[in-house]
Amino acid sequence: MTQLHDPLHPHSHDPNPAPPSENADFLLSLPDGTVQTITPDNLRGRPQTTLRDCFIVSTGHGTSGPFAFTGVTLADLVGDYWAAAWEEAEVISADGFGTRLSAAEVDAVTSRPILLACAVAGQPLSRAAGLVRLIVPSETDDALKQVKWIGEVRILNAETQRLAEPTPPSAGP
Ligand SMILES: Nc1nc2c(c(=O)[nH]1)N[C@H]1C(S)=C(S)[C@@H](COP(=O)(O)O)O[C@H]1N2
Ligand SMILES: [Mo]
Repeated sequence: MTQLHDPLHPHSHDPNPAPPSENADFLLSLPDGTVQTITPDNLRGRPQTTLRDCFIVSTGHGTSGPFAFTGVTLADLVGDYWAAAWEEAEVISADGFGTRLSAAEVDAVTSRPILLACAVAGQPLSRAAGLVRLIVPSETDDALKQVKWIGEVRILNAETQRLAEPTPPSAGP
């Protein structure tokens, strides 16, 4: 089962309490192959959004919250670097955990947008608490989209998406 090692399919995942590194910088990769390094300070210098009443629903460990997370919307960050159409964002941590989001859900006009959080309850988020942490308010079941310690945000358009797809197994002998 190769899926066990695919960070984008972290099924039956035991939440990891330990950051993969101390450094909270992450990479933003764009469909044209260019890569930006984004630091927490860079995010804190951008317009901030606060989402109240966020919950982390931990499989087998109950629910924590409510939290008020503050950060930059993923839509704003991507929009500052990539003006053309795109299809998907892969948000991946170096501990092998991640999720895939469609451009439609990232760009949806909503009072509860998807956030890259750098603060909670008005205080800087600690590295142990997930800095920089993805908050997907629409997900309220098992926290599989609430990616802690973002290491890379990979933006795919129709062309790069096709290139990223695994080669389908060839038919028959
Ligand atoms: N990078 C990373 N993010 C992650 C996880 C993980 O193991 N690694 N576990 C997820 C799961 S299954 C849960 S329940 C929550 C737990 O968040 P908490 O440690 O802040 O309670 O983080 C989510 N985000
Ligand atoms: Mo979980």
